[in-house]
Amino acid sequence: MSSSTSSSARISLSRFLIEQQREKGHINADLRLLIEVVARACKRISIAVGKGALGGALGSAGTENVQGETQKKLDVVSNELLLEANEWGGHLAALASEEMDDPHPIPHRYPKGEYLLVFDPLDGSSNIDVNISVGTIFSVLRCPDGIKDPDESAFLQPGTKQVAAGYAVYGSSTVLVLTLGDGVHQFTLDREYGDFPLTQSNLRIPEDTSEFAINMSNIRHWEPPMRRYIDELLAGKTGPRGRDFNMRWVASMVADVHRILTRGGIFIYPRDLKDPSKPGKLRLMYEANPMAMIVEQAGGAATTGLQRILDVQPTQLHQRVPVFLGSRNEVERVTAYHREATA
Ligand code: FBP
Repeated sequence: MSSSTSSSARISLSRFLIEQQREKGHINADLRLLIEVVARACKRISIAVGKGALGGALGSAGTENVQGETQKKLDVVSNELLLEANEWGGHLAALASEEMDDPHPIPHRYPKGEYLLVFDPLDGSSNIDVNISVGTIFSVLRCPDGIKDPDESAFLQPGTKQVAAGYAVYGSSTVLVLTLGDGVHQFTLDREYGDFPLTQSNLRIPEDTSEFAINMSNIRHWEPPMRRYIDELLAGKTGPRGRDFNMRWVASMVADVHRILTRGGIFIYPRDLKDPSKPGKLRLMYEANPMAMIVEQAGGAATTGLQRILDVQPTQLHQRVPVFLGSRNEVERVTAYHREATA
């Protein structure tokens, strides 16, 4: 069971990371500093998002990203804040983002480090202008040995190779959730002190749940195993599941996943036949992989419907995958339905 931390034992993110480095030894100084820099950038993004209309950064930027999506001004601002904060610190060999076609090299005037950072600077774009929670998602990989100028191929490592993953949710409070491969921990931004004290350690996702999250408006485009699973949930106690299920959909992955980390649930963005050329909507490298690492570290499961997300061998930086994640028993059930259908 996760444990909340009392005010007397206030442990800042910096102290938590130093203790992880000193006592557990599975992170080094460079990774510690990298996480601190990402957290500082999230703090600045939280301030920009929190300003709303007062910050003059609502609305469209009038540009498109590599996915062909219209970029919001805050997408661009958040991307810049993460680039500026991370390119000079000396712990990165390169960065990659949802908002940039290609990896961003470290300028020659700065030293390079051993890590690669890939991120979704502002997840939940459709909610930015309507004051619903949005967030930042990030994943940290090692730069392959001997690679001086990493290109896209350096990033194409399966999710099992991640050394850290996290997300920030910019909601009523700003929360940073982090895993270094040894459990999942939650930090809450203290706007007065400007730091992220630890507020929950070792988060656990209940194995069972009665709550599901999916965009139901796509139902006519779903494949049969997906229809079967959702029809059974909707049938509730009158159907084969013999109990009722409730639905939630914020349309910000960070917010839907944070609810699941907090009280359980299953989050699904399946492949659908709306555009058969697309294997899904969500991106493997900076949405599915970091969330899958966090969910698994909290005792949940994460699949593409057919295989464990963390085992997927990436082929492109911006590739999409179907996503099923959350409470273990529900993810295993819907995955079994998909495997049966393809057997
Ligand atoms: P971006 O906003 O970063 O492009 O992320 C995609 C996303 O907004 C997810 O956060 C969310 O889960 C999903 O798309 C919502 O999709 P839909 O608009 O179909 O409900």
